[in-house]
Amino acid sequence: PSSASARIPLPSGLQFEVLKTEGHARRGRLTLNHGVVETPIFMPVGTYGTVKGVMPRSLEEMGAQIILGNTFHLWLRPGMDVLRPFGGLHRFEGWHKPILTDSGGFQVWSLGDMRKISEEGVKFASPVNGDKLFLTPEVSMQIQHVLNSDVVMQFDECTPYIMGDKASGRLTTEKEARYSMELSLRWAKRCQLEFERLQNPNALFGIVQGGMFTHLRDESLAGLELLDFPGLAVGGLSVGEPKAEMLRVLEHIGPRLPAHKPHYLMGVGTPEDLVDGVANGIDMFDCVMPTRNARNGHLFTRYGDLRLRNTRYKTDERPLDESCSCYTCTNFSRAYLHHLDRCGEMLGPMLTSVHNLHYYLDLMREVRESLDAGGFEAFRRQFATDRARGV
Ligand code: PRF
Ligand code: ZN
Repeated sequence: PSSASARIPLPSGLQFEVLKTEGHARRGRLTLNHGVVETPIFMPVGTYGTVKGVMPRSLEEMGAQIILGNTFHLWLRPGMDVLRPFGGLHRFEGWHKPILTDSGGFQVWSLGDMRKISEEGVKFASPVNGDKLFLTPEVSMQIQHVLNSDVVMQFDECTPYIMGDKASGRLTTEKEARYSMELSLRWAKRCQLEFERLQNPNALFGIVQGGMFTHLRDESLAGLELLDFPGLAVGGLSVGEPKAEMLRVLEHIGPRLPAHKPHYLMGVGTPEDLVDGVANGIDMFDCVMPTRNARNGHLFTRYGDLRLRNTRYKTDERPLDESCSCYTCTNFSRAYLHHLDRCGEMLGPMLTSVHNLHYYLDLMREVRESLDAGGFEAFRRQFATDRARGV
């Protein structure tokens, strides 16, 4: 095949092969218009067109295969007039492998009182300059078309765990969760129509909502299956619910997702959550946790979590994680990283972000290798033992 033939877009923007299964867990291969992604995979978050503090060449070096971008943020800044001439986000941000963009549904939802949701879409004041803005399923599809994202997410409404004023502590009712889930289904159809009208050559994923109600999750999934998206996501989890609640919903819906399509769990989670996700049929994950926590001195290691600000690390000459092969662990001590944090040096969060991302990416690589070898369950037990050992 010539390089020209490689540029012919894939039908429905992707190809997905399940290579191996163990229980509900799957080892897969996802081919997108900008390259191949081995699953299960973790996707680093690059909200504003950058994975904060990490150069794309470092991301490649640590084995990142696909990263995230955010419709909402990139729409506000730098805006579509800047991005359009670049032919999309890849050339603008210097990352030439696959990109998935979130639709703005969750980011607008996070604005809290600043927004007004209607059937048509979400009205809100720009947090950047106060401009009145209106984000609809159609606008979200238009923005993601300009971004040329390999995976486009539908515009949805993420059902909150606690309704209204957070201090109220009132859990979302079934009626509220149903309304929100049905609205997301109607928006899914509008997204699909607009995506097709634009002749977007990439892949559009639907998002299962329904809050903590498993029968609503089933209805959401049934509605999305009629639309036959090439991939499906589970939204509305890790929104403040107790861990046992998230696991209950995940154990219900994960195994019910269509077997031949990729499954993406949005905005989740801890290393333990990722392994639980894989065990319940999830193929793709994203979360700000490795990068955000790195900036706050919260490090993930094979042997548990490490709080870099603790004075016990002031003179500790060991690497963050003795089993880690990342640039940070190969070259620097806990004492040095503790020092950089103390002094507020910018190299500090850069090095800790590299380690945390490397840890998440390596964890998924180990998961894939265990699935290849038919040893995921054994891996899962060893993972839990190691994480409980302590750093
Ligand atoms: N919807 C969208 N993005 C998301 C979520 C969602 O429900 C979540 C929930 N954890 C994270 N990111 N569109
Ligand atoms: Zn490391």
